[in-house]
Amino acid sequence: MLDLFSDERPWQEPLAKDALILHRYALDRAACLLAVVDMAAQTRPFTHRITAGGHRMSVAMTGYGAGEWQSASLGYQQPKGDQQVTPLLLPGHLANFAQQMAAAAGFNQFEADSCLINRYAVGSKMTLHQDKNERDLRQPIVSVSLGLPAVFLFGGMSRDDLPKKVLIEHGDVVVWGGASRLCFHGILPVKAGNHPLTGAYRYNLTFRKAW
Ligand code: MD3
Ligand code: FE
Repeated sequence: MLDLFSDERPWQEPLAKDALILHRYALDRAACLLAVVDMAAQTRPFTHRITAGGHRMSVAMTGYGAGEWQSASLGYQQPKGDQQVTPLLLPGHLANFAQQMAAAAGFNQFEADSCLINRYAVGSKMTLHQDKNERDLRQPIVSVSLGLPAVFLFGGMSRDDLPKKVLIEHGDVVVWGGASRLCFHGILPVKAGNHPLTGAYRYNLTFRKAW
């Protein structure tokens, strides 16, 4: 595909204290990361989890590592009859990649043991929430977005803080730690589109140290 922006260099954008967007930092690995998504889904098929409130999520999930954490995370439950999560270790090259991204954002020695993979179809969204199920909240989270763009909501420490809206595109990496680690965040409904690598989907990979 002819890409008129192919000479665009990756760039950094501070979002808040200890939160940074690394625009396009994962662009050169996008195809590899999408293969990694497919491999996870072969062992752990994408499922729509049920929230603590009993709602089926519009986002479908799979992932690597810490399966017990994945199924218990964020108060989600697996759909009935699908309680067991097949063991699937986070590959070392992915942990290395996450460590490089964290270091680029100023967080040294990040050792991810888990990668949650979210799949958004058109209209899928994630309402404002905090990520606080990881054991050590001093560790950052590295988030990689692929495919269709989305508007990310980045709020404060209270659900009532008016969130900032940020467009997140294919190949963008966001790193959150320190003072931003418990900020409320979410994703607005994904708009229709056709991405050359992912078609009508957006994928988000979050690398975490869950244990
Ligand atoms: C801000 N996923 O899986 S990751 C999630 O695009 C989740 O699927 C979003 O929120 C997605 O929990 C975006 C961005 C993210 C992750 C952790 C954070 C934002 C954060 C921790 C603190 C503040
Ligand atoms: Fe989250």
